Amino acid sequence: MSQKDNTIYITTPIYYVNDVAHIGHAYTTIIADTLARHARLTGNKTFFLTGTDEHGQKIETSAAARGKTPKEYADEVSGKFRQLWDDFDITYDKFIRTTDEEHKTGVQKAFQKMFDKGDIYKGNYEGNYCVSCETFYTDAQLLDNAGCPDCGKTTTIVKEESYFFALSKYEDKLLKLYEENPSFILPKAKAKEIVNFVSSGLNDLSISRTSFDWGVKLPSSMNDDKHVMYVWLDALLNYITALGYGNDDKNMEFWPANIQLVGKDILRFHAIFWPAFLMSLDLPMPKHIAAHGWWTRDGEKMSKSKGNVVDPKEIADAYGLDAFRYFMLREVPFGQDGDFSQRALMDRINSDLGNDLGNLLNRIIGMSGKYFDYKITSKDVEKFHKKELDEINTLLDGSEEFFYNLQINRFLEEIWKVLTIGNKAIGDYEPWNLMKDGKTDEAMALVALIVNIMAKVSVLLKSVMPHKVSEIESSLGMIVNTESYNKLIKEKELFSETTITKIDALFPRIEEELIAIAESTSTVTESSAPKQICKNEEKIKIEALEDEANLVTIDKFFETTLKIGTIVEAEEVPKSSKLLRLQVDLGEGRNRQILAGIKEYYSAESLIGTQACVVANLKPAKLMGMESEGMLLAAKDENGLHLLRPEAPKKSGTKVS
Ligand code: ME8
Repeated sequence: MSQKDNTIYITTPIYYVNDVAHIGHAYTTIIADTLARHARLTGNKTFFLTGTDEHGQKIETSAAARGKTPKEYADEVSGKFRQLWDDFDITYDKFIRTTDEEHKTGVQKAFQKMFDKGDIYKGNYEGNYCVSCETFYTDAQLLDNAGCPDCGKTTTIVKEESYFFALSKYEDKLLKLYEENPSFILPKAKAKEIVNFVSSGLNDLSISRTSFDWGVKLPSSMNDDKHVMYVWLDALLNYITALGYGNDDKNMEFWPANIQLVGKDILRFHAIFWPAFLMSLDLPMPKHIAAHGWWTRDGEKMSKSKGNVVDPKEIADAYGLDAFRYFMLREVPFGQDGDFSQRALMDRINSDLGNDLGNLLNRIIGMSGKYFDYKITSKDVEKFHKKELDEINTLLDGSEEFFYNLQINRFLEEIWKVLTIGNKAIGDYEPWNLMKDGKTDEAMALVALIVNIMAKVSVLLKSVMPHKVSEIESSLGMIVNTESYNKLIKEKELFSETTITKIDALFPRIEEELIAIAESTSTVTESSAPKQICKNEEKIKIEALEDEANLVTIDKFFETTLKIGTIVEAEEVPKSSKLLRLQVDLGEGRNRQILAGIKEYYSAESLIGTQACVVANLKPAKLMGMESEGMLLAAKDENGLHLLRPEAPKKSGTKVS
């Protein structure tokens, strides 16, 4: 993909409706959305497709297990995917469902065309099938004679009449495709596996099933009602039926696709079957099939059946959608696996987003307000800051190359280098001293340099963090669109003049204690949701500022009830590196459950029978799905953490004052 292409077509895989969306799905969709937004920004006519994959044995079985018809079940889950993407402001141009009538007609037309071409024949299939992966395997591919090599589940033997696609016919053509188009498969390193697989010989592919019903029927001309199409044939064709293939061809101008994003688990289907189907249909090849890695938890692929999924909505609600987008795109190089951790996310928020980006905007607001009543002109920037401008323009120029090669993490790194130049320039030129020395023009040039840096960076960050950049735009008095992209990035122009507007902090800091709590929880919970906590924290900070000496009245202090509690039971919380689950007697006739992040400092056993000072009127909170009804007081320094305890035993529930 490049800014020179006129039409850009970007696709995600269509997601199976047997599962709820997790961050793996969100990852693919967010990358695609970022590419699509950037393609539009740079002036390309763009089509971005996503959707749901609704047929096949897996869905039929999942629906039956819930007492629903496959269609009812598909409607429900497909609706949830779509809702999630809408909540995430994903700018898809079409959300396709494989149960859409036009899709089914298009698939039947394609089947007919392949049949007429002589690429489809009828035979009998006998072999191993994994329902979970909807994939056929040869005996040699199985693990321990029965296990699916991809997901490990037990495969079943399928023995039935079947139509076959003559995949073997396309072996040489596929090898030629890979050879002549070294970036057909991205990252290029992944192409090797595919080339090896194809070179070792391709079997013809069974493309219909008779043992269940939930799929697209064969074209009526085949007069063979008992077959439904193999779900991967049906699913892969969505990329062209979505453009009107086999119907009105309305959007076929977008074919071939520029980038088809897939997870590495489904690269084989997209890099072998899909181009072979397209060759059979006499259609051109997509420019890139780009395979990203997996998001894992503790090194294992996230999946519902493993029970280790992270809900993208919870994360986005807790930390902010744009911070989540930034994190996903920045944290892991495209193609590699990444282990999801809230700590890493919060570090990115505090460091990259809060310190480097948010703080630079704050400094713009502060300096422009204090020195220039918020009115900024760029007239002397060239005169005083030619060197910085050249550096910035070179970095920004080069950054887009990374973007188009899907090295989005590197693209972001280049942008951050530009922010560093801005932050450093303030320290180097000390505008406060320039003002003191009466060098107002120089101070203005410096502030305007920073404003221009922020403006240029915003243009390139718009596709990554569209909502936060909108806030920056309103602060800088600019609009990011194709025109400003051309001026500020392509033509390397500067802003002439603008008026800065004060806005709230873009990324409020998440405090260390919250990071520790979240780190000890396996999934985000209400109590570890920093957005809410941050708001409270901000409130506390503002109240503290209003009270100049930062003092509290005695009444205010005693709004907190402190009591002596006796720890009656203690046990480790499984899967948490920090938490102990305690039952604490506060003299109330029942014990309270308190989750304390002290596992690194105390063994559960050593606590039983001891006392500690407890905050007794803390609003209950959930940690790792368990309620915590209080908090133990502790002090931590370089010698470790110690609980605060009474000097001599006290009755459980004794008030601390
Ligand atoms: O395979 N990390 O659908 P699907 C990163 N319907 N990405 C992940 C992931 C993880 N842990 N888990 C899933 C299908 N994904 C077929 C596709 S296309 C014609 C048919 C992402 O619901 C990744 O993109 O199992 C993966 O390829 C896609 O979700 C598969 O989703």
